[in-house]
Amino acid sequence: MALSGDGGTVEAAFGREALVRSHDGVLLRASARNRRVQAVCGDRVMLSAIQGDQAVIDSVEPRRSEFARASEHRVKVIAANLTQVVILVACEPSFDDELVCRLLIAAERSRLAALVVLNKVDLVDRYEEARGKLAAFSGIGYSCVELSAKFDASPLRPHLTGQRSLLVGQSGMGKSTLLKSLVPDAEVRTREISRHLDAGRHSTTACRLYALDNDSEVVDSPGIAEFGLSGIRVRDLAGAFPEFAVHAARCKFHDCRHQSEPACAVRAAAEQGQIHPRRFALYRRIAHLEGAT
Ligand SMILES: Nc1nc2c(ncn2[C@@H]2O[C@H](COP(=O)(O)OP(=O)(O)OP(=O)(O)O)[C@@H](O)[C@H]2O)c(=O)[nH]1
Ligand SMILES: [Mg+2]
Ligand SMILES: [Zn+2]
Repeated sequence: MALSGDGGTVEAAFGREALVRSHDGVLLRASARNRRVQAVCGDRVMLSAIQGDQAVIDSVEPRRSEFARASEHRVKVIAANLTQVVILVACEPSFDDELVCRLLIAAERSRLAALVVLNKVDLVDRYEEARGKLAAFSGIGYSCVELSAKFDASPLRPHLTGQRSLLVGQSGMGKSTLLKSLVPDAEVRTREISRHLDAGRHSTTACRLYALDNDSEVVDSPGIAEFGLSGIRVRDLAGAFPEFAVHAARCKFHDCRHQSEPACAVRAAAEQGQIHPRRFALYRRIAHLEGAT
């Protein structure tokens, strides 16, 4: 049994309540000591007052990484201490490529590895259309893995080794299905978590961390429809488009925003098709919508 002064890792957080796996492997139900203690999935925390399976979270250890969305009014940290973001899209229902782009930007900003998974490739009628939409992302160095989570998740397996990966994307893309096929006893463990935190709900309502093996973990997350990047500076936004760099070096102005500046080599590259026109359009659209300066 865990002793007072122990630490652990947050497997799921729900307001001030959390499920924490103590460093010696015991699953504890924990409550934040006060409102200043805000733990999210993936956080390492210090615990005290451990009694049975109950504990108090005293503090959150400094994070090595944060994956967060930001609206005008608040920043919401989705998960902490990740190493990789796995963006799930599917042949059906149709997906939003702007959301994919925003998630990739957030991953770049947090210096996390990122890859895209096209799920439900068994739905052959919708495959070509989905694949066409992804061409804007696969041509620039992001791995793009195709699979049917329902039948065989093995194509993704090698990409997860040694990583703590967040499965993220719109509702219905198949994140939980993928998780269940990667983690055989996930269903049992989900029930365990549900009993503690959000009993009776079926869809994914909070991030949940699962161990795949000794050095790989996967976090399932609730579906998202929007992902704000409020407060992003245009410099950082452009920097999150890795394919711009080689061209940006040749812009007339070193602080070029790649909008209406004269002799912008990034814009020229987009016009000539060296940068995918959809990526350039999304860059300008996101810069405009987020008011990036
Ligand atoms: N045909 C087919 N259907 C799939 C596949 N993977 C998932 N689905 C179906 O897609 C639907 C949504 O799957 P979920 O795994 O719940 O999706 P999710 O991304 O976790 O959704 P949220 O939790 O709402 O964010 C379910 O009906 C699955 O059975 C697949 O590979 N092929
Ligand atoms: Mg789900
Ligand atoms: Zn430029």
